[in-house]
Amino acid sequence: MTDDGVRCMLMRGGTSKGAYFLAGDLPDDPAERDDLLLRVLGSPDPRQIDGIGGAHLLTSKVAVVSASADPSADVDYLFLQVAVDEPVVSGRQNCGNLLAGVGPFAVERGLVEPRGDRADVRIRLVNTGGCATASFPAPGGRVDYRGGTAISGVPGTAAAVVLGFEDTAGSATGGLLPTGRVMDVIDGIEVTCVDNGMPVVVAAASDLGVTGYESHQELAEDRALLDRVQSLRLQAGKLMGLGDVRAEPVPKTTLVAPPRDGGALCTRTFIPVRPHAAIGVLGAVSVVTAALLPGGVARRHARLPEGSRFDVEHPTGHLEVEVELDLSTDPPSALRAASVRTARKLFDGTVYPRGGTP
Ligand code: NQM
Repeated sequence: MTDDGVRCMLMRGGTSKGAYFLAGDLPDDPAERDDLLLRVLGSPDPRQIDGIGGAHLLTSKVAVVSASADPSADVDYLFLQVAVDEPVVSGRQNCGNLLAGVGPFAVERGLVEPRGDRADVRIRLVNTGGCATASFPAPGGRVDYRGGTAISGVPGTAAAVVLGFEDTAGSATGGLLPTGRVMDVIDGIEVTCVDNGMPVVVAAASDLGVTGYESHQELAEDRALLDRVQSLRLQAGKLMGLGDVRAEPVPKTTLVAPPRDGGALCTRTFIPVRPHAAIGVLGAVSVVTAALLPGGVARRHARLPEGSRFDVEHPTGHLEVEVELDLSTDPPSALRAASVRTARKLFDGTVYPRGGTP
């Protein structure tokens, strides 16, 4: 940190965008750090006009990265969700999209030196425990962001960042089935509360009076639906052991419907009540997990493929994830998960927080 600015890299990670910092460039004290991040992003303000946030939860994100003391990891990654119109910074969840930029950022900052033409970076997920591995091209030790991989929600193509996950079960709640049941009834609606990397309340779209094929903009205009989603997640938060989640970004809610574009399941996700234009990575892993559980709500609506690759339909395309569970244990256990994302360095420099310069 300089007198009036902070070293920062802005990156797109998957379908999100955020500010990436070395932990050593931020204050150690979490309250001071969060205050600084609010001023960097420009919150609270619905337009984040006086900061570098993009006025949306998916573009108001922060990754804090440092060398890991854990011998099984190269770097530690702390994800922070900076609220847009409230002065709130939350570390209650992971972000699998921003994660796609963490490996490249670690190489850019010299925390990891790739050997050969690819980098394989082992990343400890500080928010929730668990580990991820990111594999991407780095010929001659330099990250190459160019490539032929397209992901729904991002124009053009870029280099694939292959993400593998371990120990994702119970990320924020301590259990794959945080309520201890595969099915709960809230407000008369059957839900499956699941946490395989992201706590999610899964319900059938038809049970909430929608088809599940509406656009995210249409859903955003349905005030009555958003109120019902909020009511579901507030009660589910308590059942899942998360307490009062009114000001928290988790649990998310996903409404499911039968696939209609060749996928395994059609989804409409709320983060936490605003409709997502797509679906988060670990959100998708958790929803697929729900769909694999016999007796769960999502299972009835899914067309499950052979094998472990699942194509999740969402409002703007598809997200493919790999999920493996062991259904022979009680409760079922998560074996592994994976996804392919892309990432890009947008700028690298010094950011000047509001109120930080004369
Ligand atoms: O679930 C949105 C996103 C996310 C999180 C959210 C994510 C994940 O689309 O792993 O990536 O659920 O708030 O970036």
